[in-house]
Amino acid sequence: MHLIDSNEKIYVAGHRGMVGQTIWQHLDDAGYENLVGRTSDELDLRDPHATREFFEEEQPDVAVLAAARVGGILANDRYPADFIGDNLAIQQSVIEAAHETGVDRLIFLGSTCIYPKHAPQPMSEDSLLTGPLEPTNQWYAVAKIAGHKLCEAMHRQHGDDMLTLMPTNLYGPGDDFDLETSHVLPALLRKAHEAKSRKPSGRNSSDAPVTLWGSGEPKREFLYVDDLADAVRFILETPEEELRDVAPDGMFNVGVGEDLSINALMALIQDVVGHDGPVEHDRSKPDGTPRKLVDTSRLDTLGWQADTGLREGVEKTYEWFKQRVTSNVER
Ligand code: GFB
Repeated sequence: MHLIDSNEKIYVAGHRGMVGQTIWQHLDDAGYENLVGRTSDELDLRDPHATREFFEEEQPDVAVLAAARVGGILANDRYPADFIGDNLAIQQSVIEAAHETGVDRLIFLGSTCIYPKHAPQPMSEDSLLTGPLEPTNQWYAVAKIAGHKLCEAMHRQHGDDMLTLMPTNLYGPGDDFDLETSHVLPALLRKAHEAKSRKPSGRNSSDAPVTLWGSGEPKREFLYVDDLADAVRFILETPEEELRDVAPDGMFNVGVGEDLSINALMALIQDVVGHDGPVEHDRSKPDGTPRKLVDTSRLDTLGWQADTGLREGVEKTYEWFKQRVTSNVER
């Protein structure tokens, strides 16, 4: 059994990314005072020797592995070698170093794209490895499956307390808004915002069009990043026996329990941004997996649920984006 106390040293790997920085802030706000992190310039987690040295020097009690190469559907498709190679290397060195230096608990973050493309919905943890993956993100998915399996194997062979959280599509302040590499939600927020500010001349004209990729028919489930950070805190504060009772493989889906089509997301974003122009489709871009709603029964049983509604989360993310755009312009 392991229950965390507020003085324990927690290493947040990837604390400069959207997920890592939100986890850091959330743990800090919850009273965890002994947090450590390294930027990628300070420590290349793909390097097993440097990673091992860092663990030996800092001796963290807990590690949260939020460092990863991530991106939207196009980035996954364009850079397959980076997505599989970097993620396998990061996971291997961090999980191995945590094992070798006796970390009490490690939380590995995966993604729900690990499940088969046509898994029954909602997708339970038991559907892992029951069918072929979605081709656009198979490289990333194979790495994340391997990361989870390494944690499971470390538990099985050595008794290590290593757990995996599989969050559905994440979004929030700090997200990547680069249209080439981002996920759909920040991309559509930015496109709607920019289309609004390019309003064609003419008194009664509507805003400039927004182009979304693919058919807009695939459905996605969106989790506000603060909710994921809270799930991480919740897991850290729950004794291992309770967790293994509901998840013998140590894996937990994290989601909100409902999804919507990309077209419906577009309509919500237009409403939040105040964009009233037409929506066009670039059908040369891929749709990806048709649907990936996750079954959250395991966390439900333990008593954790996400509490940020999609509209509220989109509004907060848009506020952050506008402030960032303004401060970039002023600089
Ligand atoms: O969020 P997204 O890039 O990734 O795309 P996935 C979700 C859906 O939104 C796809 C459509 O059907 C896209 O075609 N879409 C529409 C857009 N307009 C846009 C746009 O302007 N930008 C983007 N990016 N999409 C990723 C995986 O899958 O999800 C990763 O590739 C990871 O490995 C991540 O699992 C959570 O949901 O399809």
